[in-house]
Amino acid sequence: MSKIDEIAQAVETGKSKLIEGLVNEALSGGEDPLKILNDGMIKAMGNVGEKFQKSEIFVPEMLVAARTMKKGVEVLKPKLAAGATTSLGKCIIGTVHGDLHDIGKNLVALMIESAGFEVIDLGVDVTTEAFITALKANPDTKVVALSALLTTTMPAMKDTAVAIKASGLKGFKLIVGGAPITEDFAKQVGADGYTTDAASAAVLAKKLAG
Ligand code: B1M
Repeated sequence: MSKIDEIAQAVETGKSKLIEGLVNEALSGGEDPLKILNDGMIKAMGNVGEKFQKSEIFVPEMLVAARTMKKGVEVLKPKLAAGATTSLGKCIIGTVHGDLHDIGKNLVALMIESAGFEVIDLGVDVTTEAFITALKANPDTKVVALSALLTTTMPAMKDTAVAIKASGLKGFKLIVGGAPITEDFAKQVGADGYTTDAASAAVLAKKLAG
């Protein structure tokens, strides 16, 4: 079994004690950090989701897999964020109200930070009011990024996006993303941009802020 397959298996089965060592071994064996992330960890989380959908596993197993992935990402972080500067301005990011998923949002934050933004991460389950308060406190914000992972929290994303646009606050672009979000939905909620993954979110943020 390749090191990347071992990493995927460790994430899928929630072997949080093994993950740090495995990721370090893969890195010292010359594996590309992005390949470890995409082909190892993100792919494994996809399998976890499928198993959950088929009721082969339940929330506790999903949670330990998520914890394992988070530990693995911590090891990768310095490699993924290499060369970060903070000259492009501020980006406020958060997972919308009602939604507790943060692994994807954290990756988007990491990539946006690596692209040169100062990231203000509001966390998960972020209310519309909290986004607007953060924007008022940081009037020099260049990008606001909303993440949602549940179809049931898409309406919260819409409410937040619409309220941000209607707030009268200016000078920033709004981007949205997350597994259930589509380009059509992004247009409907009035976002300035939408992407499917963390790397392209950083490219888009840079383009829109430029
Ligand atoms: Co939940 N969960 N979960 N979950 N969970 C999903 C999302 C689900 C698809 C699983 C499934 O059924 N197959 C399903 C949603 C179904 C739906 O709405 N259609 C689901 C469900 C149902 C639930 C609960 C309702 C389960 C329950 O309680 N019965 C519950 C909801 C809790 C809540 O939020 N209120 C729940 C809970 C949880 C845990 C807490 C156990 C845990 C989250 C832990 C955490 O995040 N700290 C969890 C997990 C781990 C998952 C899966 C398995 C993995 C998510 C993940 O981290 N993926 C997930 C299944 C799946 O995704 N296949 C699932 C890896 C991550 C890197 O990808 O987050 O998609 P992702 O991020 C990507 C892109 O989406 C994009 O870039 C990222 C990286 O490239 N992206 C953006 C994300 N945000 C972006 C923003 C952008 C641009 C791109 O611009 C701003």
